[in-house]
Formats: sequence, structure tokens, C-alpha cells
Amino acid sequence: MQKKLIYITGIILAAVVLYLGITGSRLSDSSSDQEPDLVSLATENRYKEMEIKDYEGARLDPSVGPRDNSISGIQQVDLESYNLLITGLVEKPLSYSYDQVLEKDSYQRLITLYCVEGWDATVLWEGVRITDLLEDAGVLRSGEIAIFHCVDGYTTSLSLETIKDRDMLLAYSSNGITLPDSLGFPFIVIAEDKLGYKWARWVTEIEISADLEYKGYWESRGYTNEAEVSR
Ligand SMILES: Nc1nc2c(c(=O)[nH]1)N[C@H]1C(S)=C(S)[C@@H](COP(=O)(O)O)O[C@H]1N2
Ligand SMILES: [Mo]
Repeated sequence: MQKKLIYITGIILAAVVLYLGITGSRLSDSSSDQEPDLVSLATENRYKEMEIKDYEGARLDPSVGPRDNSISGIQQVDLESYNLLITGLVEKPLSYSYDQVLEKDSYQRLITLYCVEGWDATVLWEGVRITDLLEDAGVLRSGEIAIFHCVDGYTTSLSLETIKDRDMLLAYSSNGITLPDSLGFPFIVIAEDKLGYKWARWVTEIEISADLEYKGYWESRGYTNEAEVSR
């Protein structure tokens, strides 16, 4: 009886020693490796497959914000029924299909989006110039601003002067992949140097207007119409 007890205790002790030995060596392994911390690991998990993560030495952020703040959640746009309209103070209102927009000359730019909530994302954008899209419609002399209408009912505006000065893009790609739904597929306004709420996503209509007092969704709720990024 006593022999059996000693025998069993021996086996248990051996098992414990073996277990500690294995976990111990694992722990020391991981501390010697350059493993990412939890935050970079979370970031890493937000990148989509095929997405570029570095560009000319700059680290790109995932094509999705840290959390979704859209007024009605993430929208899914069906290209079959999608058109981008150019309306308002133009000689000839236009309707572009997705493919017709992509036929325009394309440009690539590394630009950071700053949200009023304190986060930012540096992304490699690819898109067409907004002025190229407007040119075909012929903006009337009375036109002062562009109002962006979106699938979720969101609106925001930019002065035509700002759009021209910054040579702003309407992007269809982020970090080398097709713009994900979360970033506004099919199109997002790359409002360089302007706060996040000027970056209209899921854009369906660009309306040219003379109303310098126009206020979009967040602008009419107290955010400045200038939306300058202060850095
Ligand atoms: N259509 C549409 N575009 C939009 C928004 C929105 O709710 N709907 N939110 C704006 C805001 S406040 C920011 S910061 C950016 C990024 O939104 P996110 O915080 O949801 O990623 O999209 C902007 N464009
Ligand atoms: Mo925002």
C-alpha cells in the first residue's frame, strides 16, 4: 500500500516537473523573440488580405478604423444599381457608372485621416480627381461649394476652391486593395487636411451649390464648417 502511494506521488511529481519545464522554456522562448505587443497584434488583425502595410518607409494603418462611428452603420453598395451623380449648378447633370469613374486618370497619395475623436489613420489612397469628374458636367460660375450626398443619408460639403487647391481625390482603393465597405465602397472623399467628418464615404451624388452657409450632418450639430486639422 505504502509503496503504491510513493509510486503514484513520484509519477505526479515527475509530471509537474515536466510541465513546468515545458512552459518555462516556452516563456523564455517568447521573451527572446521580437514578438509584437497586444496593441500591434490587434492592429495586425485588422489588415485585410492583400493589403499593403508599408509604403516608402511609412507604416500604413489598416483600411478600417479602430471602431465604426458611421451614423447608420457600415453600408453595402450594389454596383449593379449604383451611379455617381453630378447635379446642381452645372451645365449638364451627369451620371457615372462605377467603371466610368475608374476610366479617369488615377492618382496615388499617402494621406492621413484625423477624426475629432482623437484617432488617425495613414493610408495609401488611389482615386480620381474630383475636378476631373466635375469638368465633364461644367460647373456654372455661380457654383461655390460641393455637397456630398451618401447612401446612408450623410452629407458634408467642401468649397470648390479647397477641392481645387488640394487637388482632392475621390478614392476607390486603399492600401492597394479595393476600398472595403467599412471605408466607403465604392468611393470616399480624400479631404486632405480636413477633419474626418469631411471624408464622405459611400458617396452617390456631388451637388454643386452656391450656398456658402450650407451645413452637413456633423456641421449642423456643432462641428466647424472649416474642419481644419490642428497639428
Ligand atoms: N456616409 C458617411 N460618411 C462618413 C461618416 C458617416 O457616418 N457616413 N462619418 C465621417 C466621420 S465622422 C469620420 S471620422 C470618417 C471615418 O469614419 P469612422 O470613424 O466610422 O471610421 O468618415 C466620415 N464619413
Ligand atoms: Mo469622425
